[in-house]
Amino acid sequence: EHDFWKTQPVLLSSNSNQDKYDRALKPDISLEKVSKEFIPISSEFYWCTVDIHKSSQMQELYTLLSHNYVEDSDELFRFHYSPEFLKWALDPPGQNPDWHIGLRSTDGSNKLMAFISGSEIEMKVNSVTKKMAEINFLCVNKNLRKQRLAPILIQEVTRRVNLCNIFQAVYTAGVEIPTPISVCQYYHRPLNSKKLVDTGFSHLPPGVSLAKLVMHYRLLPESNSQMPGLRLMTEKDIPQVRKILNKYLNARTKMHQIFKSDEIIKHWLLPKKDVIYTYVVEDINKTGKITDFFSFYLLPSLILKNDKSSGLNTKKVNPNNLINSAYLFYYGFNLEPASGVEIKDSNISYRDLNESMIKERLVLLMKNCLMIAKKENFDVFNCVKIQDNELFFDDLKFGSGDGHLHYYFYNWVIRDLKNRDIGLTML
Ligand code: MYA
Ligand code: JJ1
Repeated sequence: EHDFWKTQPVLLSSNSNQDKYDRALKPDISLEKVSKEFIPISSEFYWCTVDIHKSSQMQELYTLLSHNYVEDSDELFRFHYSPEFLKWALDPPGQNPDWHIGLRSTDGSNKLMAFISGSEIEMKVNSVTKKMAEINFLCVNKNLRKQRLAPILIQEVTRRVNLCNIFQAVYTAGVEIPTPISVCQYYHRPLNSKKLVDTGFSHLPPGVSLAKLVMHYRLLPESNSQMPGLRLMTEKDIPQVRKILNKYLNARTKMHQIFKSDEIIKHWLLPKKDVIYTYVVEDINKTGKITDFFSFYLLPSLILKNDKSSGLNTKKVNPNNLINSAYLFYYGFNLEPASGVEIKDSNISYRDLNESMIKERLVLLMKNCLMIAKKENFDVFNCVKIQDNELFFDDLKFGSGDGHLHYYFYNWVIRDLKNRDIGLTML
């Protein structure tokens, strides 16, 4: 059992009571002691660095992931990251290009067979601030599964991260391995019920007609809940959005990224067509003052089984073969304007605010978010049960999905976190 993970600095079970938390399991290693050689690999493969700035190599990564990345438990859908999305996800400011790691075939084709990536992230976890690596996009070609390639990729990324004097990592997965700090359920809000039912993404409840279901989920844009001053985020909003986001995450969660610079906020939140959508609410009485923002990203899923499609076998991806899913990214708000009460102390903590005020504001904000996603032609709006998200699920007709997202640290022990204490969203 867990022949690989039992050799790694992670707890092997969640009931392994520790006498000390918020600490490393294994001490840092001095640079001289970190191996300068690639992790040994079978002669069928060789290590490479994938240059995501070369469109041919980006195309290879896109192809590997489109055919082999994460699927749901019934193998009906597969995540379909676009090259533009991958460029965004894999190239934040300061990105180390050596952390885009591939395995290629030595059979003469040089085909990209596996991948793993890391990027640096400044994390705050239970009042400790730490530089970590954020690990994502681990993928092995379907024909090479169960050959213990994943542990080799993980060890190689660990080595390259250690070379940069970093000894902790954060990652998420759909599967359970040793040992999650939190397990969070996915939630879904249908926007295009017909397509979701046609493709098996959702089901007609017994005795409910499609017409009835469409009615149930309709979102009337002319309803009186539209927030005045809602608009796309622009460059000049960056400093205010950064302040709102850092304050919100720090007050309401126990593990989150610290957005250190305006440059980082610009990268992660400034709108990019078909990748990241960020909206702000500008106070109509005070020009330029931002009170709220929300963001979501486009991550389509390829429909693998459908009479009307044949998945990727048609060589070209037909947009009809995709579910256009919006995934909630970051949001935040100041409560003063919505509550209608003057709050004199600008240092007021969100913890001091009445939970029902937060819920009221968040339901309104997310309702506007859903209306925009609908207008932008998304089929479904997804998120996981983290942060304050559960506060809007019932009012806005989100339902639980069959997937779970497990959160992990490498070489960092903490007490388990409640879902609402998680403040990190990975792509
Ligand atoms: S999560 C997304 C992962 N990708 C997919 O799910 C895509 C589809 N699946 C595949 O491509 C393959 O099935 C993968 C496994 C590549 C996942 N995270 O090679 P194997 C363990 C960690 O024979 P395969 C993401 O990207 C498994 O328990 N470990 O298996 C975050 C077993 O170990 P043990 C995993 O199926 C990734 C061993 O691998 C995962 O052919 C974070 C079997 O290896 C998983 N998702 O390939 C990585 N799945 O025997 C960790 C299986 O012990 C980063 N396994 O149970 C750690 C921090 C590193 C940096 C540290 C810096 C300081
Ligand atoms: O998308 C997911 N599930 C869908 C489709 C299920 C298809 C059959 N298995 C789902 N649909 C129900 C929607 C319904 C709408 C009306 C209200 C009630 C709900 O449940 C799931 C998430 O739920 N997705 C996955 O399983 C994909 C993998 C998730 C793990 C991803 C890990 C990536 C980590 C990389 O960092």
